[in-house]
Amino acid sequence: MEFLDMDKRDRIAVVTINRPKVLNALNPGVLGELACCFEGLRTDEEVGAVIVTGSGEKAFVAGADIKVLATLDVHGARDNAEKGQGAFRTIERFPKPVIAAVNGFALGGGCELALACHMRIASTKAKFGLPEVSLGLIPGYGGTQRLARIIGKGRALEMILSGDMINAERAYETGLANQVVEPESLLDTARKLAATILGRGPVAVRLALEAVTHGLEMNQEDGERLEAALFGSLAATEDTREGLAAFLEKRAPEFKGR
Ligand code: CO8
Repeated sequence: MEFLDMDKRDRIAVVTINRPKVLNALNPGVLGELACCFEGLRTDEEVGAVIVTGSGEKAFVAGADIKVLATLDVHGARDNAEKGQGAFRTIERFPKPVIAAVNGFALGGGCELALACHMRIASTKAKFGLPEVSLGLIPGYGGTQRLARIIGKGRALEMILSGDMINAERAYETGLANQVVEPESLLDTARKLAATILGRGPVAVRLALEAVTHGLEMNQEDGERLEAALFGSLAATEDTREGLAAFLEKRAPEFKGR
């Protein structure tokens, strides 16, 4: 891969977007590699969780590559938006937890990438924003849809229509960031969260992720129907029997992932 670095350890893959000279801006190559990389990680049995971050001191991802955007005509712009949306949908629907470790600017497409991840840990240096309107654009990689679902319509519209950035503390207050930590402990904090999740029942984690992610795309009644179906299917798993037996026998469970 030309634009991404990957480090796999302790069942956690850390995917780093690596174009620091342009603050990790997303060109079509990065988007293609992200989609490819997540397709590979989906079936990688050695990986149970993914962390996405940006290289360098300054940025997570400062947006779509503005040099590329400046060359696009109507069809090109639409294709580019669909390509980014497709890559980010792959991340949102990924069957293993994906945590964004936001180490700096998460702007435009970079903020949209963080929104597509399941959880966001921000460093105190992080800045989030959807500045597209100041470029005469609108968010095009899912931001108009995901931000309101995560922080509510009024707050989302304030960010999208003003184009203003918010700092990490404000991101935490709005629910955009799950936690805010010092820059030096960002990756460790994301790893710890991933490790906690990896210690839980693997099938239960996968189905809980599916219930929340797919449930949000449905009305509540259909979402509850999905929840009941997934809950029911767990009753047939060894892990559920083991988890319940371990509690009753006052011992730690030994999950097998089946
Ligand atoms: N694209 C391309 N290059 C970028 C980008 C970007 N998004 N962001 C920064 N760079 C480059 C700069 O041009 C600069 O390059 P050079 O050294 O060659 O001049 C280098 O990165 C370093 O940046 P700065 O010197 O500007 O660093 P500062 O610390 O002064 O400022 C900022 C940092 C505030 C982050 C500033 O770089 C900035 O405002 N960047 C642009 C942020 C932005 O507007 N992002 C949104 C882009 S639009 C978008 O993401 C739309 C997504 C949906 C697309 C849908 C498809 C059509």
